[in-house]
Order: sequence, then structure tokens, then C-alpha cells
Amino acid sequence: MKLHGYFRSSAAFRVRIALNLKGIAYDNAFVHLRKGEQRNGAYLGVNPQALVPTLEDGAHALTQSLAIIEYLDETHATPPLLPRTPHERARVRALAQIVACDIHPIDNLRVLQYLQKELKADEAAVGRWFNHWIALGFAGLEAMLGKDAATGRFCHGDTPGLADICLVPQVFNSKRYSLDLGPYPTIRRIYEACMAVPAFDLAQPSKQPDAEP
Ligand SMILES: N[C@@H](CCC(=O)N[C@@H](CS)C(=O)NCC(=O)O)C(=O)O
Repeated sequence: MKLHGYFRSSAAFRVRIALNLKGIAYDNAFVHLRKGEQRNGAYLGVNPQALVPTLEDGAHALTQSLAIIEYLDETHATPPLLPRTPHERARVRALAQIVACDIHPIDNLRVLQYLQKELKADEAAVGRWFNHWIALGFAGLEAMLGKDAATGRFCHGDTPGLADICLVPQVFNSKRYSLDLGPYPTIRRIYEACMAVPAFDLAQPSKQPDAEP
């Protein structure tokens, strides 16, 4: 398998965690998002959306991190990244989608660049935008995680899964504009538990071969 990614991409970070948890070896193809390589012709042939990640598995080029992770879960059974019952699976997918559908897309690089270049927002305004949407999303996530007996050491029970895979890269993102994580004790606790797991630790941006200061 070959993962097209970028060290700072949180969507690629999700896939790296899943690959590590499954123990799947993979090659890297780096797409430098700050240099705009996602819009180069060669990469557009792989992913016409001009986004990372893309996971190539044989003849298949898979896109969208959640779809990729569920593909990995379906093709490599252990350890499972989703629980067994439909009700539990719906809970974990909902937690994951708070991050992947409601927080992350409006804080993406192309959105921030549009704010800066087209709407002339300065650095402080972009920072406010960035943290506003994370704080709103984390407030809901914290309430859901904190009140539910299904939450364990991780987002669902005592083994890491899809919701944790989405949560951890978003916590990394929250540090970019120094969001105060004080109001989210459950998120912080789960984040710490995840980072003690090598699959998460080894997937973090600073440990990737294309990492930059
Ligand atoms: N929903 C997509 C989001 C992918 C995405 O937004 N990737 C970002 C990096 S985290 C990207 O490639 N951004 C390039 C850009 O904004 O130009 C997924 O989950 O894979």
C-alpha cells in the first residue's frame, strides 16, 4: 500500500494511525500542501479533489479518510476499529463525524487560505475562526463523552477505535492557535491515553519522514 499524505495533514494522520493499529506496512508518497503540490497534475490524477490522503492498494486509489479507515477495517479484521452492535457503531461514527464532518472541513488549509487571500482576514482573525469552530465542536464532544457510560479509557470502551483516530489529530490541530483545552477534561484524558499507544505516537506529524519544524 502507498499513502499519499503530508506530515501536518490531520486526515492523513488518521489513516496513519489506522494503518499502525492494524500493523499494516505502507510506503509514503509526500504531497507538500504548503507548496500546493495537491493541485499538481500528477496528483490530481490520483485524487481529483486535490486533498490528501489517498491510499493506493493495488489498482485502487482510495480517498476520504473515513472511507479509507473503514476499508482497512473491512479488509484487516484485527483489531476492530468499530464495535459490534449497530447502536455502538452509530455512537462511534457520530463521535468521529463531529470531528471529520463538522470541525475539520471548515478549518482546512484551503478555507484558511480563502479567508486570508480573498476575504483579507489577518492572522488574528484566522486564529479566532480556527479556534471558534474547534471549541464549538469540542464542547459537544466533551458533553457526549463525559456523560456516557460507554466512554471508557478511550472514546468507546477500553480499546482505541475510529472515534479516537479522529479525535487525536484534531487535538493536535487545536494546539496550532493555542486553544485552551481546560474546558475539555474528558477529551484531554482520552488524548493522553491514545498518545501512550505506539500506533498513535508514531503517526504524529513530527515523527514523519517529511516533517518540518
Ligand atoms: N474529508 C477529507 C478531508 C481531506 C482534507 O481536507 N485534507 C486536507 C489536509 S488535512 C488537504 O488536503 N488540504 C489541502 C488544501 O486545503 O488545499 C478526508 O477526510 O480525507
